[in-house]
Amino acid sequence: MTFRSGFACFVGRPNAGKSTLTNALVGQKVAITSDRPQTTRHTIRGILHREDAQLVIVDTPGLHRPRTLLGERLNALVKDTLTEVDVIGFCLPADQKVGPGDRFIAEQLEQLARDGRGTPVVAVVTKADLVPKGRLAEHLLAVSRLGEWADIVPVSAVGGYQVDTLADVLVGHLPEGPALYADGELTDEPEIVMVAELVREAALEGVHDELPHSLAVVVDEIVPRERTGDGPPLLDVRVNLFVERDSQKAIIIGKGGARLRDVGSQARRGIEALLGARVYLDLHVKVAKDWQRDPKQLGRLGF
Ligand SMILES: Nc1nc2c(ncn2[C@@H]2O[C@H](COP(=O)(O)OP(=O)(O)OP(=O)(O)O)[C@@H](O)[C@H]2O)c(=O)[nH]1
Ligand SMILES: [Mg+2]
Repeated sequence: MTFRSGFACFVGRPNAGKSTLTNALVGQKVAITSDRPQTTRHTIRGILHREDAQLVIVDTPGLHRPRTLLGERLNALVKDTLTEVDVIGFCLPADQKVGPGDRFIAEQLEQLARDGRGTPVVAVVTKADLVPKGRLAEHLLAVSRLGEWADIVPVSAVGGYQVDTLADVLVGHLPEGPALYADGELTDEPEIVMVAELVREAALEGVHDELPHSLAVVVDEIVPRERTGDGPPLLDVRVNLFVERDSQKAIIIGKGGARLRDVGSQARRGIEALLGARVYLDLHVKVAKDWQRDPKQLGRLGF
């Protein structure tokens, strides 16, 4: 049996379902997801282990016309990733017409092809569960007219529809080669980053307008508490949430701190599952004025 291994990356406009699909392929949550745009802010590798192949899926931030320095940096990151993979999965949500955002990405992919990289692009029509069959068919037709695709695959990450088929198609574009990651390794995401991401995911729920973009989360420290008795270990996890304005700080904290407490208890559940320990989660909200446009602050926040 030939064994294949290599890299696929998902690109697509914000909210196209890239991270949800990455998680579905890996079979475990490695990337946070939300219905707010620009949820993903760095590349995340998820690893799919099969008998015949190892597929490393690189989930990327949504590609869009940048409006801030952060946006520019995220786009640059995506473009670098595109040149480093064996196959590209261009995600287009079925419940939205092919629009300028998709054409912008199609142009970037064409540019890449013109630059002489023969990287195959698979058009992945995501969220197929959200539309009736007839509309899905129309959408597939519109997608086929948008560019030159090696394949077009409709999927639903939520319904599990065709996720295996997509894996087969992506694996088909990988070169022969040995496994790149150890058995059972599902992501290269450091735990400390996952912790920050779980807090950001919880904090994104229910916030609107500019706030999702203005929110950055950094873990300050994770300290084990002195153990007394046989109970599971207890960790003190201190996390800073940065927003850009005082008004946003008030929203995140909520009346009498109620919102922040909800965010904390939701995030804590995920963090405890991740770390396999009881967690005392300490959240602090701080203002880092206009950090999205400030090179120095962007650096400090890890961009
Ligand atoms: N019904 C349905 N919803 C989906 C599916 N895939 C993703 N979603 C939803 O679409 C929203 C966006 O999903 P994400 O996976 O975060 O999208 P993304 O492309 O990673 O977004 P960015 O990281 O912001 O670029 C979330 O609310 C998901 O629950 C799907 O197959 N079916
Ligand atoms: Mg994402």
